[in-house]
Parts: sequence; structure tokens; C-alpha cells
Amino acid sequence: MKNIKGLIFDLDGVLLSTDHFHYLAWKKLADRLGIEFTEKDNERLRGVSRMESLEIILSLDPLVKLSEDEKVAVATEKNEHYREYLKTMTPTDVSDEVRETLASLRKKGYTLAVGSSSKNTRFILERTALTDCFDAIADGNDIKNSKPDPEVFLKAAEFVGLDASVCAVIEDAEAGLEAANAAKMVAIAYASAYGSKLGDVQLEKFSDLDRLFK
Ligand code: B16
Ligand code: MG
Repeated sequence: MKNIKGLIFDLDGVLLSTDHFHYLAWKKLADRLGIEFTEKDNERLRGVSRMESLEIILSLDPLVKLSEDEKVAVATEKNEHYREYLKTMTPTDVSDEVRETLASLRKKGYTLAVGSSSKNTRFILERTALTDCFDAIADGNDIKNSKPDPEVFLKAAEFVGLDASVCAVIEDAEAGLEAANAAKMVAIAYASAYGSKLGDVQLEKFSDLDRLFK
């Protein structure tokens, strides 16, 4: 870990629990379409883009067939549900543990960035007063290929002017760990991804980052 200069954080499921809002919003849509969709199914959507998530949900019920235009319309519908949940967020939705750890890492001289597949990243960071905790933000609006493609993490490294070899990624998704591996960055498995074979390091508690990075 000694050579690491930059830490790239996934958003949903790492900095915040917006992953549950994703589930509730997809569930509303799936119910309307008559597709059975469980929290276990939702695990497959972690880190995956909005349109790819929709394809996974549609694959659960081959009887539901949508045209390309209908797919765009229902993905927009899901995003509207999701944004309604996001509007309820405030700075208190970020734990003290996360805020204190980020502040401490920054004080020690680490460069901090966000690397998220979400196109709602900036809205979420603003609502929760997290924007200023980071040196750069790379999100779903900056990329063509979503995780497991490494693009979003490579963008984040580029935005802060660091080589991939000195960056570590903190992720809660298998797709995100795969992306970190493909970017040749240190992959830190946290929360839902804790214990994953794709992780170079297992992170039990967010605050353990402070011990990992001296
Ligand atoms: P949006 P992350 C990802 O964010 C979520 O994990 C994933 O479930 C979601 O489909 C994706 O963002 C796109 O989100 O619909 O808001 O653009 O985990 O990469 O921070
Ligand atoms: Mg995530």
C-alpha cells in the first residue's frame, strides 16, 4: 500500500446506501411490468449501468418484451422513482465514520476521487454535502462503458493526474472489483463485496482505511 497516492471510491453502497433506493425504484417498475424481482436479483445490478440493469430485469421474465423506445421510456420511469427517493437525502445520510475517514485520509495527503457508474452522482453528492470531500468526480456521464469496464476508474485517475499504478479502488460490487483489476489498480472489497476473490484487500469497516493508508 506504500506506493498508493490516490483513492477512488465507488458511490452507491460504499459512501452511501443509495443501493437500497435503486432496489425500491426498480421494484416499483418491475411490479408495474408484472416481473417478479427480489433483493437477491438486485445484487446483480450493483455497479452495472441503468440500461444494462434493465436488461437483467427483463431477462427474469421472457414473456415481457419491450421495443428499444419502450426500454428507454421505462428506464426513465425508474430514474424518476429513484430521483424521488434521492430528494429525501440530506447530509445526515452520510455516516460520521465515512466523513471522518475521508477527512483524515485527505489530511494525510491522499488524493480522493469518486468513480461511479451512476449518472445521478453529482446530484447525490450535492444533496449530502459530500462534493467538497473529493478532488475529482468521474461518473456515468463521463464514460461510454460501464463497470466491469475500467473506464470510470481510469477517468478518475486522469482527472486527478495520477497513474493507475498508484491508485486503489474501494468497491461494493463484483463488477466494480473486476473494473479495478482491469484498470490495474488495487481492488479493495467492501460491504456486499467483502470476501470476494476479486479483491486484493478485504475491508471490514470503512474506518479501517485510515489504518491501511498511513
Ligand atoms: P444511475 P455505483 C451504480 O453506481 C449502481 O450500483 C447501479 O446499481 C446503477 O444501476 C448504476 O450506478 C447507474 O445508476 O441509474 O443513477 O445512472 O455503484 O457505480 O456508484
Ligand atoms: Mg456500488
